[in-house]
Amino acid sequence: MLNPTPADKFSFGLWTVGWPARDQFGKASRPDLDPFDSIRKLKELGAWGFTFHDNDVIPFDATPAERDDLICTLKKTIDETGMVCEMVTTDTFAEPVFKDGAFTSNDRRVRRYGLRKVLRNVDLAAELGATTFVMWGGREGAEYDSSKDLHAALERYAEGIDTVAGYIKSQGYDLRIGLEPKPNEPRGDIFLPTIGHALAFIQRLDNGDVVGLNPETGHEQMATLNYTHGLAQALWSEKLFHIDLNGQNGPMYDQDLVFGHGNLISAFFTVDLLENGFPSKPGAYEGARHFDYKTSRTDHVTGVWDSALANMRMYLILKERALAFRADPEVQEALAYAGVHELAEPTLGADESLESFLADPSVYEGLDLTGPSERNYGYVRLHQLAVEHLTGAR
Ligand code: GLT
Ligand code: MN
Ligand code: MN
Ligand code: MN
Repeated sequence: MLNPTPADKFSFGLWTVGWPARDQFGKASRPDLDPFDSIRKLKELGAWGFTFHDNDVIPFDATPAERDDLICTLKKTIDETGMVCEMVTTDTFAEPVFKDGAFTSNDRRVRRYGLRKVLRNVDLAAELGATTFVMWGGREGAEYDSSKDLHAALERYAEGIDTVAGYIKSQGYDLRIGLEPKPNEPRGDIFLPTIGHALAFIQRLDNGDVVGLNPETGHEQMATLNYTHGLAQALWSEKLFHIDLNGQNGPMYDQDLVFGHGNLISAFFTVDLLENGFPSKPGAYEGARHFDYKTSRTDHVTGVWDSALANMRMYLILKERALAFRADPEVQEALAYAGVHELAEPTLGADESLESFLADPSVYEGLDLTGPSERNYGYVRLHQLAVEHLTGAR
């Protein structure tokens, strides 16, 4: 049960296990890994798929011939292992040319260059059969409010995303864009900082039908937001196109811990939502369970594979606990007592007009507030049941 298999649909970014642990204060503490070996190793561990940035596989300065060779090796590795390349993304943050962003750089040459880099990667994603194209605009932002015309920045961001989305549609690719919000780091303030900002932004696009979200656990938690609530709103908006699972201990730098190694209770409810759906709308999330974490700098290569496996085991453990939670008759009773199912009932009756609602004295003038005011919702008992399931006490 706790051994991952391809049916679990686990996938990993090649940059996650491949991170040599170079940080702002220190050199790499691990060797560079061969990305093709990483795909084989992830397969051995029970993963189903992988994802990558162009430059995780193809060096930024590769010649066209070198690029072709590497893509050929990648395709062979996919064929040999059966690993699914489910998502592709573009590095528009590492090179100095992108220091002020790609789509929102003040320098028009950079915006045009960045757009070309992204579009050639859209072709590659389609060629490899990926169905999601993630866009994390880590360098789209500012440190100084004086440095940006914020209206123009949003216009240019929308122009860029719309151009990519329009291109996907014109080529007939089976590909959707997943915007990945993050509040800060590496920029002081990143544009589209949260799920909510990104959802509102998508509404303004011409080609927003193929644009949705790729929310990351830690990124929302850095902004003190509830990741599960964010996923829920993205699902409700039919915009949850992809997910980046990892661990974070509240607002601080982006920790990218193993999933469940940060806020564990929150991780439990994330898995509960992904596996069980909403009480009023049951059903499991169908997309990849994708991990975007980093092996801690204190671990060496052995630790890379230990931590990759840990992500999958944490997910499976939490899945087991979340299923047991929902199946427990005492939990069902506590949910009913708490009124959880009551919330799914529309506030106005099906055949009730607004006129009759306004004229109904039992709703307002005649309502005895004692009952609702003194109601014991029993949320603490319900939550205790959840935590007992989570900790294996039940
Ligand atoms: C980078 C970032 C991640 C994004 C990746 C996709 S790159 O590692 O920190 O959160 O998902 O571009
Ligand atoms: Mn992160
Ligand atoms: Mn990250
Ligand atoms: Mn991410």
